[in-house]
Amino acid sequence: MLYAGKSTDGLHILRSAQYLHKELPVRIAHRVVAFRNLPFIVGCNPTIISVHEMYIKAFQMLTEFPEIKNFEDEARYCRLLRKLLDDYRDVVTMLAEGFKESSKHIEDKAMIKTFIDRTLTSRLGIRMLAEHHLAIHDDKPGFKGIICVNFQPRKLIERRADFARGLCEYKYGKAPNVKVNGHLNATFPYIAQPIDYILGELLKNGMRATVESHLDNPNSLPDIVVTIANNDVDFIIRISDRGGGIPHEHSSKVFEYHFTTSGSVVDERVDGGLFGEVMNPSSKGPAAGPMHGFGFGLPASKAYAEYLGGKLSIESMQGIGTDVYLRLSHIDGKCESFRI
Ligand code: ADP
Ligand code: K
Ligand code: MG
Repeated sequence: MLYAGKSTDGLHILRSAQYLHKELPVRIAHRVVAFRNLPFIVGCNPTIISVHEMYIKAFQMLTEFPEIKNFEDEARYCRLLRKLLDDYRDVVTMLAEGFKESSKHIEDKAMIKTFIDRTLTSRLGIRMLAEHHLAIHDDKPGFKGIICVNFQPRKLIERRADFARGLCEYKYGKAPNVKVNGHLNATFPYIAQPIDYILGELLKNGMRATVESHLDNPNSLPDIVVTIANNDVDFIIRISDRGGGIPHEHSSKVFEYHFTTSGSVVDERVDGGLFGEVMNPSSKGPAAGPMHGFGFGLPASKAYAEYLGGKLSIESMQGIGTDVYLRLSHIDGKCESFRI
């Protein structure tokens, strides 16, 4: 994607569309097969049925689209891609809801985890390919499609931190500050979207833990410290909080889908009262996405990191706080990278 040559006659755009025209139905067909192979009791859940049907519909729309021969066809294809990207925005929430109750009846938890991991990462890949194609039209300076040529982790971290603080303040009335240190000037080509998602989830978790472990002194919340380390092979982002850590009895469960301690805190200051909670805990935050509660943040982030050839790991210091390490390899072609 980074080196795909750009031709002045725009033929690279046509070739890219022709590639997607072949590739996307194959990927979606694999997902449809996986939905069909789900255990009966899960496959019968109305929300799962809806998502299954959405995949079949997408498959039909993409396969019925005639061969792309000229720029007119290509423009119509782009409209279809844009529509699909919009219409399928809520699939993750729907999967989370659909599996929540239905998968309780399934003994084979690993099978459900594999299904959700693959569905989420396949979706990420499809969306990146589609967005990349739409973006090569724009020819934005500093970008090759969705690849930001001069990606600066610091800037993304700061933007995500502001956003997460907004959500946290909305929920609790208070939010810890975020300090960034390490290789502040690190700049390299990368795709921002998946890191953006992962950072958002990790920062929300750290903020929640910080606030909920400092209910007695909400005015002196310890900072969340984010450290960037960059080298020739990879880059690492560490998010450290002083939110009390993950209790031993939870440490093996936090990467399970649907495992959450949200709603289990009995202290009434968490869901109303002292911190001036202004919203129903189950309703959405100001801009997008709830602060927590689906139990999808950590497992989805780990699946995305691994899909990108990286790693997500946690070191918790019970009684003090938690360090989360996100490690990703560079895509500048010097070392082995990932395939979308
Ligand atoms: P959710 O945030 O919806 O609960 P996650 O998968 O993001 O789901 O996290 C699962 C659980 O792991 C949380 O409910 C919380 O109990 C625990 N956890 C995650 N991050 C931290 C952290 N930084 N400090 C303490 N506990 C954490
Ligand atoms: K979880
Ligand atoms: Mg979370």
